[in-house]
Amino acid sequence: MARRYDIIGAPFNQLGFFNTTENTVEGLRRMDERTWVGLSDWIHVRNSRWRSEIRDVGDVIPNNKVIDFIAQKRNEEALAEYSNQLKSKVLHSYQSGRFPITIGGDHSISVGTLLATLDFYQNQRNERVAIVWVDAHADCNSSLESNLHGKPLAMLTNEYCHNGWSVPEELALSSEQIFYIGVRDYMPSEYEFIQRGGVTNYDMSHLDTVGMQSVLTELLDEVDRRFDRVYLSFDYDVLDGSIFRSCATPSVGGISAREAIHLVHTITSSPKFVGADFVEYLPELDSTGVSKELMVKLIDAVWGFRG
Ligand SMILES: [Mn+2]
Repeated sequence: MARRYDIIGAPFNQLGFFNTTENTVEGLRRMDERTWVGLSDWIHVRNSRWRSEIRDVGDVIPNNKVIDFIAQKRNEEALAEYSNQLKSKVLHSYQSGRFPITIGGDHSISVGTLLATLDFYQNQRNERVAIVWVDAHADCNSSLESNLHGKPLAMLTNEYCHNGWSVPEELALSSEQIFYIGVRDYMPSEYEFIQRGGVTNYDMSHLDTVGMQSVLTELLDEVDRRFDRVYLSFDYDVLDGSIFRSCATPSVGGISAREAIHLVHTITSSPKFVGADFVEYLPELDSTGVSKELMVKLIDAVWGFRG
């Protein structure tokens, strides 16, 4: 049976390095004078011309509690509340037998998407879930320094334990479940966690040496051997920041547009694939629209197309 996909908007950009109340998902949906397509038009093309089954189920807008917590700088509580909101929506998608594709938002939204994934597969079904984390950064900073969008993996592995934050044991992630691709900037505590935890880390220098295809082949072999399911979290900043700068933290020397399309297509083609999120793209920093066109192509690659 053909896969049925849900697009879920998570326009929550309050815990990053560049905060905005603009609806960043709406910016991706809309066609405008700079771009030849928006995500909404493209979904229409895929559904009508190619009989794909993709529906946009709308946005998870931060509720008043989240907004109050943010105003009081109680960021962990704000994230806990927003993650609960987003988790319900993603869980609903899994329960309906659909594949949730969530569009951020900064990378803190992955706490919500992954809690849903770990609850549905790991907790309720006792299955092993691999997480492919595609990012310029390791996002497992366990210190109090800097912003929560750089800490989702520390928060989900219970390495980050400040201001009352913790994840129930049955929903927590362990270091062996994490597969990094494209990382090049670390905090010292992150480097230490990767070494200590035996995290699989296909960083940029590894990609330089063996190439993207061989990394993907090895990763999917590992997934086949050790896991029942695979989830993809794609941070826009993994792309080469000398070209793709529409995010808070562009980093020069990342992966190319072609490598990114191939990566997304390959990982999501796995029969073990369950869902994905795409985060950190900021339409308001995209003066040419080039990044929007690439984002639409990356999401299109999940549906099996490779333009
Ligand atoms: Mn990230």
